[in-house]
Amino acid sequence: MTETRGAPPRCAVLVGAYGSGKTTLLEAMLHTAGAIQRPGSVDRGTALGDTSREARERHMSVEPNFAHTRFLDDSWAVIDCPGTVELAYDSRCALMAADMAVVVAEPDPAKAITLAPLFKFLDDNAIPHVLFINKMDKAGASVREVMAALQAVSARPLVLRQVPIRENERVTGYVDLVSERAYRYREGAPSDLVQMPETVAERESEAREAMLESLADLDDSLLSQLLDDVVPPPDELYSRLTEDVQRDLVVPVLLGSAASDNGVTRLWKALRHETPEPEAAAERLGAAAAAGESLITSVVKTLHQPQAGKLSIARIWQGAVKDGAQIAGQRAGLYRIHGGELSKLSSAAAGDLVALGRVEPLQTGDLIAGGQRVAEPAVA
Ligand SMILES: Nc1nc2c(ncn2[C@@H]2O[C@H](COP(=O)(O)OP(=O)(O)OP(=O)(O)O)[C@@H](O)[C@H]2O)c(=O)[nH]1
Ligand SMILES: [Mg+2]
Repeated sequence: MTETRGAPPRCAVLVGAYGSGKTTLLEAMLHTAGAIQRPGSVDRGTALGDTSREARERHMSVEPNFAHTRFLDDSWAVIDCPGTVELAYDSRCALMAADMAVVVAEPDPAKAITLAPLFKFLDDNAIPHVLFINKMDKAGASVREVMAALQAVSARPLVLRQVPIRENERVTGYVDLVSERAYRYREGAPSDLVQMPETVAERESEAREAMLESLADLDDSLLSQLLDDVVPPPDELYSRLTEDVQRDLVVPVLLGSAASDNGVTRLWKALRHETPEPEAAAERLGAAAAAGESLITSVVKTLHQPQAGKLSIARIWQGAVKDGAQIAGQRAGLYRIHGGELSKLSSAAAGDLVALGRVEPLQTGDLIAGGQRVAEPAVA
């Protein structure tokens, strides 16, 4: 995998309740990033993810989907997890190896409760996460009510970063609360910068106040600035937010519609700025910088494919791995898995998400250092 950023690829993991739109969001993210020309649809069976017969027949994800893309000059792996509670283990294993989780929620206060165990897992493990309130194209409920319901199940403060602009009961755009810029959504294309409508001004200043108060709760110097009526410039607010998100102290909330590609560029930009480098996840897994340059990797998921046989999807934390390397005493084939496609890799390095072929002893959750298994699965 070629790099121009000079930094390792990062990994975002899409999680959330069943049917909230994660696989559709993956499609929209790939489209927005320029990796695919037009977004496919889960309903028509043309999405990159959910390619197995079972997924197609049941119209749901039955395994995580893995994808790779660049956004601007960054490399990313994106893992789209199944939402059904029977497969929560898959989400947990993927989240442990994530640099950032994207929790995809429905704009329905009644469904917020289903996210309680997920928020608890993220906070117990200090995994940075953003919340993406999807399906805003059909949102009847007020964002305020959805936020209140979600906050009731999240121990961390949720910080709304955008307020919707509505026209004739439809959401047609948003105002970014840090930059205070207004945008109008376009179907399948980046939003246009527009004048802030007067109808949203009051809601905007109230939501901005709430955002600043949440940040000031974590930062005495910001609190005293606000008490003196000094509001820091956007750059300073962005960097405070980034620091708080990376430490899992706050959860930014973004709005959008995966099906219409709305709010997806904004999501990518949040990921680009706020996602920590892989060292943080490595540390969480006990895979941080061991002495020497030896390979450290962990297994996120185990797949069995008709042609390739057993595939151990693994994130590399240190060192490099070549096709044919000895892992757990066996010769590992090295691949990249992107949707239903498997392609051969000659080598991979720290940050990469790869598929190791036919390493029979490996299990999901294993940590491998210097070619040997050193730890059993961390997730129960
Ligand atoms: N109106 C609307 N529908 C959406 C949106 N995103 C997804 N959907 C629809 O919601 C349904 C579920 O979408 P998926 O992308 O499969 O949801 P998922 O979260 O991946 O589902 P699981 O993986 O099974 O948990 C499909 O019918 C999508 O077309 C959206 O932004 N707006
Ligand atoms: Mg899905």
